[in-house]
Amino acid sequence: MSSVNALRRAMTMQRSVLQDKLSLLNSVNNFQYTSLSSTINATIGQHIRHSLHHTTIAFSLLSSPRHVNSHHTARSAGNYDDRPRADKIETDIDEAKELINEFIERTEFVEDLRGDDPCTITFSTSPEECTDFSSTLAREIQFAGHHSTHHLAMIKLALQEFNIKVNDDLGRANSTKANDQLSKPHFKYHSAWFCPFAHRATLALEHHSDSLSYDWVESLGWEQRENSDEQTETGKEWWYHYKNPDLIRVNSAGMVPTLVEMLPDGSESRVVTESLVVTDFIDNIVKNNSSGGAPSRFLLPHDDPYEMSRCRIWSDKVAKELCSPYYTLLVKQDHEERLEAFSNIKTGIGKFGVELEKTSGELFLSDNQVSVVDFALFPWAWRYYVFKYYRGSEFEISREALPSKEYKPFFDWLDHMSDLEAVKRTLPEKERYLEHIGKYADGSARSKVAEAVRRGVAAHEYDDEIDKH
Ligand SMILES: N[C@@H](CCC(=O)N[C@@H](CS)C(=O)NCC(=O)O)C(=O)O
Repeated sequence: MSSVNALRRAMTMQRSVLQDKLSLLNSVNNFQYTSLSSTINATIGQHIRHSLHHTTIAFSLLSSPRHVNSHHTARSAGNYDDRPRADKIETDIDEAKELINEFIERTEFVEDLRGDDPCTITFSTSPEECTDFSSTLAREIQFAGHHSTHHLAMIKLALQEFNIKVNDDLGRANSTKANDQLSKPHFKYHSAWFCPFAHRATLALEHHSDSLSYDWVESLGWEQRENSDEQTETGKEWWYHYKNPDLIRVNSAGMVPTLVEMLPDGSESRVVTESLVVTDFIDNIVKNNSSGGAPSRFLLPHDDPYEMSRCRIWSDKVAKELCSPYYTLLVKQDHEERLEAFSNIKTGIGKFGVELEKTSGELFLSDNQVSVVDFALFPWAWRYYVFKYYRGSEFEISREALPSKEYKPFFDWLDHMSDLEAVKRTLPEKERYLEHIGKYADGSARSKVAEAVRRGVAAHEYDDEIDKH
C-alpha cells in the first residue's frame, strides 16, 4: 500500500471512530456523562477526554514543523503521557463534541501529506523518565484510532450499566469486525415479493441485517388458466404455476417462506419453514451467535419468561384474528361473509389495542422494543389498504374511517412500525401489490390459503392434503 493510501486508510478509520464517539455523545446527557460508572470505575467523560487527548497529540503531528536531529528530519509531537487531568472536555459534552467535529473535518485533508513521513513521539517509560520513539504519521494516526476503539469498548460497558441503547459495533476493533463478518450466519431465503407470510421473515432478516446475511430467491409465480373445475366460480383461475424446483427440493409443500441455513463451505444445512417459526429461528440464531449487545434488539424477550409467553400467545392470536380474515374478506364473494370478516378484524384491532396500552411506547413490548408479535401482524396491517380499493369505503381501515378511540393504539402502532428503517426496506410497491392481490379480490386465486377459505375454514387452517390446487 502506498504511504498516501496508508494515511488515507488511517484517517478513514479515525473518522469512523470519531463518528462513533459523536453518536454516543448524542445519546447521553450531561448527568450520565459525568456519573461514575461502577463497572469501569470512571466516568464516560474521563474516557472521552483521555482518548481525545491521544487523538490531539497524533493530529498535532500533521501540522508540526520538521526538526533536524542527529540522523534525520522528523515531526515531533508532545508527550502522550503528559495529559491535563481534568479539562473541560471531561465534564462538558458540547466541548467534547466541538473538538470531535474539528477532528472529523481534519480527516478530509491529507493531500499534501505522506503516511511514511517520520515523526518522533514521546512516552513516559518510568515515573522519572521519558523516552523518544521514532514513528510515522500514518502509524500514529492509526494508533490513536485504535486506542480510542478500546476506550469505546469500556464506555460501552458504562452505557449498558446506565441502560442506554448501544450499537453492537461500538468499541469493536476492525479486525474483530472482519472476523465477525466471516462468522455471521448466512441463509438462502426462498421468498415471494408479494407474500405477507414471507414478509414476516423478511422483516426479521432486515431487522437483524447487521448480524447475518442472506440471498433472496424469488420462488413463486402465477399463471392464468381456464376455469377447469369451476372451483373458483369466477370463470377464471390463477395458479401458482411456477415453484422454484430448488424450493420443492428443500420443502416438498412448496411454501414460502422457506429458510435454508448455509454453512461457511457453501453447503446447505438446516431448513426451516412456517413464517412465525422462521421469525423465531432467525432471532434465536442471532442471539446464539452474538457476543452481547443490548437485549432490546432481540425480537423475543429471551430473559423474561412471562413476556416470552405473552409474545407466543399474541403472535398466534393476531395471526388468527387479524391476518386470516384478510383472506376471507377477499376470497369470499358473499357480501354478508365479507361484512362478518370485516367486523372480526375491527374487533381484533380493538383487542390488540388494549394489549398495546398495557406497556409503555407504541409497540407490543415496552419501550418500543420491536418483537415477533409486531412482525406477525405488520405485513397484513400494512396491506389493509387494499380493502377500500376492492371492497369500497364500507371496508376502509384508516384513522379517518375508524376515528373511535379504541382503534387509536393500533394506528399509532402501525405508524410507528411503518417508520422504522428496517421495515421501510421491506415494503412492496403499493400499486404493484394492489394489482397482484386482484387475483384474490376477484376470487380467482388458487393457493392453499385461498382453497381453505373457499371450502369454509380459516386461512391458517389450510391442509396440505385437502387444499391441493
Ligand atoms: N403457514 C404458512 C403459510 C405460507 C403461505 O401461505 N405462503 C404462500 C405465499 S403467500 C405460499 O407459499 N403459497 C403456495 C401455495 O399455496 O401453494 C406460513 O406461515 O409460512
